[in-house]
Amino acid sequence: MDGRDLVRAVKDIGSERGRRAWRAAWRHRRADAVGLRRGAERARVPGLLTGTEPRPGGGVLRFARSELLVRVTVGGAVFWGWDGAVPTPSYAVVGDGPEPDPRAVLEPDTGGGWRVVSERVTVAVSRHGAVEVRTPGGTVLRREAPPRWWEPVPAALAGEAAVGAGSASGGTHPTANAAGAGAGGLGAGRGPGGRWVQRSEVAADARFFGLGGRAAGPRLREGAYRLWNTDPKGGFGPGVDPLYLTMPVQMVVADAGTHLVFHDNSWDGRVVLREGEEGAGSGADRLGSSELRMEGGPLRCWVLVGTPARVLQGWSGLTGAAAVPPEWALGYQHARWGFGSAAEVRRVVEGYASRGLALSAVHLDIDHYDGHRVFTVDEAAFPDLPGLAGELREQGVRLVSIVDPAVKAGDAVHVSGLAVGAEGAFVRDARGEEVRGEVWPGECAYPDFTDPAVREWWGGLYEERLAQGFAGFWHDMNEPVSFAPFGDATLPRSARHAMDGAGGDHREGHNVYALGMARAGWEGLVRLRPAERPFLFSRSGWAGMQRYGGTWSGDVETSWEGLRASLALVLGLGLCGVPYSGPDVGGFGGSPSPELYVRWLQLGAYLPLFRTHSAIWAGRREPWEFGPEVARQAAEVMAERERLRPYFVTLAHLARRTGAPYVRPLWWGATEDRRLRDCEDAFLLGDALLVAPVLECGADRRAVRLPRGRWYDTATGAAYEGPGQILLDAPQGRIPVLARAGSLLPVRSAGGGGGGVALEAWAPARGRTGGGVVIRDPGPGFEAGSVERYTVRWAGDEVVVETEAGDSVEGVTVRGL
Ligand code: MIG
Repeated sequence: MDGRDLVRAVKDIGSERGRRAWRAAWRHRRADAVGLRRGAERARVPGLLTGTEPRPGGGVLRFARSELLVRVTVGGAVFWGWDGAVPTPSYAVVGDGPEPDPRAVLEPDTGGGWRVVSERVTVAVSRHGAVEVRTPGGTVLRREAPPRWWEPVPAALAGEAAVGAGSASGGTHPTANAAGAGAGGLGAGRGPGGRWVQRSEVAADARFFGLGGRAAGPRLREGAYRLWNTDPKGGFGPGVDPLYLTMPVQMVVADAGTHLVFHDNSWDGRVVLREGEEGAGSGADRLGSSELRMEGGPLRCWVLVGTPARVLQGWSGLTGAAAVPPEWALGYQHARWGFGSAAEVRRVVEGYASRGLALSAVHLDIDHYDGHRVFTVDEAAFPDLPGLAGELREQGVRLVSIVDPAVKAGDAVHVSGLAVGAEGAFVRDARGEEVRGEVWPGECAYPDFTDPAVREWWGGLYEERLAQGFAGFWHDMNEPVSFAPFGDATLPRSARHAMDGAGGDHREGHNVYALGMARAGWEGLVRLRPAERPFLFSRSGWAGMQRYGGTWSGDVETSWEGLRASLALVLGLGLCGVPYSGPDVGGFGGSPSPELYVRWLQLGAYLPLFRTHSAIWAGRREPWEFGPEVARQAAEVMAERERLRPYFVTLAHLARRTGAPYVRPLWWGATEDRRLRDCEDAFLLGDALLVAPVLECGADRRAVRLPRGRWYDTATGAAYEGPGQILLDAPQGRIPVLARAGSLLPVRSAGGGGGGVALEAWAPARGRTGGGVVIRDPGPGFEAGSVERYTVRWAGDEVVVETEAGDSVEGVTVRGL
């Protein structure tokens, strides 16, 4: 609890809301006391291998007390599951998952173990149940020790085999499949009810990334990272964990190769990471390790091996292609909690227009609701919202609406939800009573987004938003949040969820709550407006959420540390397959200094979601509020973002097609350069640009580490040769951006010809060729857009740009000559 929280908590005790929040927190505690029995547990390990059985893509290995399914799939993704766990159903994996690779077979390995060899990866299983992932060359990328389970002891045996009963485990979850052997279907896919732990080792030089959005990343240092989507309350800086969007996805980069590992399990868990250390040639390397402890759910795992690009391509094949935001969502957007009135919205929009600053969208927060109730409008403050929307639309400005999941008890939306299915749309506790929580509108009920009928009902509610003229949607508070002066500020862990027919409780449903809400919104919008790609981004989420949209930082604190965390989040999420995100430029809760503000705007201009936003109690975020110098500097970087809009469009489509995020770490194409793995203050924007934002107060120059190859300073045209480190001037008005020699990118054309898109190329180094890909905006619908490929090469003393067919392209601006 920080100072402000404390003040708020004390204030709350005296308020009606405060009293309700206390009551809700007590009710949740009581519900869990009744709904989650603490039983005795006993520990189990697989024991020794007793037999094997071939299956497509691998086989089943039987151990004394468990069994393991290993399957290599077409495309190279490897699956393994213990205790009968199978790939689907899954909230992350699309369809039935990839087909088994018919060429991959289970065969004996040395030491009494078995292995499956495939083109890209070898999986080897020891007699004790350790699983190794090896490169085709035989180098070990990851070694998972045999897992250990703690299972609820059936009541009849409870006297005998119990080992400590300290933790809240077992309980209402049916332990359908305690020993697991061989059962199929739903229960098997979800595994038994107990806790488990698995410890893995990686190379001494390996670095960890991912686990969703982490403030302390993108390189995840030694420490514990919880898997439980959480509103950190009161804003966050780098020390705060977990945040809103967690997922059990790790990207591991080492000399021997890159791999992504995904434990497909939505339960509460904890990852403890420890980076390795090399023994300076003495042979005494300490390996890196990652220990995953889950409170329940299946032990099933996917591993993808290859270059970062390959790995993320595989990941997007497994969990779904990223939604392409509408073109306008790649422009600058302005949000504020507390516009307060339509007149204020008009004033702000006019402020941008009169200064010639491009503005793509304005986001209305909960203050435009009537009494903070979702799917309502405060008609006094916003008397003719469709009219306002139309008026803004004529100026090229869209309206985006916040959407909160919690529904005020007794409100019309609540009443309509009660008619869904046999039991109504809302989450109930173990006794069948609707779970109530305290949120902005007062006492609220929570739609169960793990129920298909509820998703359908909820999706239909967006019709009201569309009728009000909104063009995009901003999902908030969907961890989900229930204000609480003590305990976890979410639903009780015993609350029941449909889990798409499987039935379960909030321990399993919590982390996929926002994913279900995103799906509901997305599918509803597609039904309501089939010809338009929805624009949707969500504070919380889970693996696979890229199918429905993006995310944003949430309440990142207004500080230089917050600025740094903003970049960490975007990079880390991109490596988990969520390519579209960005921070609250300026930070959420405070009043940035002019310097901090302009540095944040400069960073934001090169991130996919470029949006200023702030709390109702925080300072302004309009660029002209910080004095004429900042206004000028802001105008410059905002104009550059506009110029790069077509490049962002290309990157959005590439993200959908290839899984590659727009924003990539410097090691993306150069994993062999170890120093790049530790470099957290710069990033690649697509293939062409290297962006080096200033993240330090008072700095007027900065060191930039370059990957191999030639790089041009886009401001001066000076060329630098990587790998290595350079020092660049970075006065307050300037964010260093370098272009890769030989790259080609689409930019907005000054004259408006060529669909508003012109090409810009950067001279390759002598004797080398380059090139680039362009995908133009195919319009607001779902067309894929066509891929134009260009080469950039020297022809005598000139640099020429050619299409794939070998036709030379005229009118390309060539720079770096
Ligand atoms: O409890 O809707 O992260 O962007 O302005 C705060 C009000 C609720 C949290 C979001 C923030 C938004 C705010 N919301």
